Amino acid sequence: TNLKNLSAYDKNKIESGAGTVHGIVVSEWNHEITNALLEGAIEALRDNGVREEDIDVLYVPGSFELPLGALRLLNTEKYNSVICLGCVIQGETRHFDFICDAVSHGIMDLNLRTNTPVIFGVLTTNTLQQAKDRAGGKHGNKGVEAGITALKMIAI
Ligand code: DLZ
Repeated sequence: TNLKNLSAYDKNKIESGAGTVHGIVVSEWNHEITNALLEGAIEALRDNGVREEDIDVLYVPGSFELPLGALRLLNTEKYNSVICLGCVIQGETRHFDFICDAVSHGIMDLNLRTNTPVIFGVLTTNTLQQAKDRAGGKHGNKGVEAGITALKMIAI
């Protein structure tokens, strides 16, 4: 993503989200970043026809809890997609690797098991600055990309 804003998209090429219902699970860890991702995801959905009342937000303590939060929403059978938003920043220990592995596998498992798009909107960065650059900074907002991915997967 070096020096590219990958969050720019051509609205004409995105299926309308009118009539679709979305759950968004948000990690409270690094909340400054995850709230910016949330704003981006909601903006992308609203921009493409999703009604405000058709978007539900569920907060979980950390990224590790995203798959269980998503499963709770999926069990209601109310949602066309569930978007998971988190931000894991590399620390001094291997904790980062365990969380990233667990959350990515957990989310993939939910996709395949529930046959519903569950979107991986989790930043996994070395520094806080890299996260800021991808949450409304020079590399765009990965929350927007997560919202667009949800609409594309629903269309598929
Ligand atoms: C414990 C922890 C640490 C050190 N770092 C992060 C992080 O950078 N991003 C994140 O989303 N969560 C972090 N957590 C919390 C874990 O995801 C989880 O909430 C706890 O290990 C409890 O299960």
